[in-house]
Amino acid sequence: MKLGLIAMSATRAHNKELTELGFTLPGFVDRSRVIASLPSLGLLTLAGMTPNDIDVEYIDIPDLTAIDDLPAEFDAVAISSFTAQIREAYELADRYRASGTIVLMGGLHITALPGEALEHADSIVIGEGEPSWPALITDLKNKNLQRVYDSRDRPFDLADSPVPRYELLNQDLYNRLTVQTARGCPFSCEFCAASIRLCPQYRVKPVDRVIAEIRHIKSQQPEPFIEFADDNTFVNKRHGKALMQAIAKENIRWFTETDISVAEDDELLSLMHDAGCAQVLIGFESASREGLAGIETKSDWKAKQFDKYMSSIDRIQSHGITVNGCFVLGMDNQGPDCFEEVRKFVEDSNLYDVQITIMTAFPGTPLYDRLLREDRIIKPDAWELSTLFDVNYHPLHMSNEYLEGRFRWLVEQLYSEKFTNMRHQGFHQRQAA
Ligand code: B12
Repeated sequence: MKLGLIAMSATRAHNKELTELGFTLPGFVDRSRVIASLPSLGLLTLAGMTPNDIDVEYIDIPDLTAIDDLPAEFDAVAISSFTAQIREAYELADRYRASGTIVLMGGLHITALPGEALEHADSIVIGEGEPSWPALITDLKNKNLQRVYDSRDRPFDLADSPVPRYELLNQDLYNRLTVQTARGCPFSCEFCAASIRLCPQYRVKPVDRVIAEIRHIKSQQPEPFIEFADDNTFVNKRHGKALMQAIAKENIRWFTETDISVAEDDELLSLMHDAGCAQVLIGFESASREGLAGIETKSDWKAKQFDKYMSSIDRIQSHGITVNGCFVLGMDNQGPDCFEEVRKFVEDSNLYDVQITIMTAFPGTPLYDRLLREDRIIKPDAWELSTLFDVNYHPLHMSNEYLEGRFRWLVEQLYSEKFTNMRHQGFHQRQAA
């Protein structure tokens, strides 16, 4: 039996002016170029759980319009899903089904909207892939596929993680590879559309499993740069330190997403530095305290961190680890000044990199449900606009045009050559001092 694993990677944005502008700005282009070629870790992971008697091939189709003939002859294809590419994924699924190939779908978007997905797939997995994959494969072989496999009541124990089959990739196409060391996040931000939507529990992968994955990558790429595909790596500081001590022996450079609490632990920061951490991405979300109110729905945790923002950036960067600060624009507690607030915050702080996005209501999030109730979603099923750079809702304290226009202004300010160089040089000068 031949199984095709089909990812539809690459980045997406519909706002034409913003896209054109982005491609001329150094600070923006650099990061886009780096991330655009990451493969689907979800599919590579499922490949690692697929029995050897199934012939597995990994294919990335970043742009469906660019291909006429579908790749290879497969008995079945497994297609992953993010919201922004779901129309293309459904088109691909329809084309495969029309040619007699069995279509399996799973991932974040399918989990949010299983009913919609069933119109295009023979079989879907809701939630994490691993708990359902062995049964699905058995049923596929026995020609007894169920329409729906639901993993949500069976959180996957990451101690049972298979090593993702990185060897299926054409290594020339990928300048970075991903490893997941943890899944979920203890916080519950209203807009979050990441892995807590697959399974709400926060779990860490045992250190030896992570190291096995890193070593497998090293067998494919001798000096890899790894992105940890975690939502929040260092929630459990004790585990984080053990992980760092083990990674330090692997001689790799890496990047991850975490929260600001790492700044409170100098020992952890030293270990991260020694283990090859190049950058941490942290969701600051807003450059004013008022703007943060209500974002984290359990205990308003994000709002409580605001006073520590500047000192935490300095503390982390003093260990030689750069901080990429993320800000969301157009949130309900942000006024028309939020754009200038972010510009000023970035200027006043020593942030090395910055990432700005427009508030996006992904399906399956509490934010989407609330905005829909409030009749503020402009086109309720325009999933292609779920890019983090397009406006598909009515902001509370500004018009849509104002949000779009000022966002473009902020992009121009933050990613100009001058400002980007200033931030980077400032970091290197402080390191040298
Ligand atoms: C790496 C990454 C990328 C990479 C690689 C994407 C890829 N091909 O997988 C790149 C850089 C290309 C990328 C691009 C984008 N990304 Co991105 N990305 C991530 C990141 C950091 C990690 C994802 C990951 O690897 N998770 C780990 C794997 C193991 O999980 P998984 O893919 O969900 O797979 C599991 C299940 O979903 C399931 N599963 C998945 N597929 C299938 C298929 C079948 C058949 C089955 C049975 C099961 C199954 O099984 C897997 C194991 O449990 C997350 C944020 C985060 N911290 O998680 C954002 C994230 C996924 N990205 C996001 C967004 C918005 C984008 C972009 C739209 C940005 C843009 N404007 O271009 C594009 C869209 C790309 C697209 N094709 O649609 C959002 C998606 C939200 C959503 N619900 O859609 C996230 C959550 C970040 C956020 N800000 O909220 N991204």
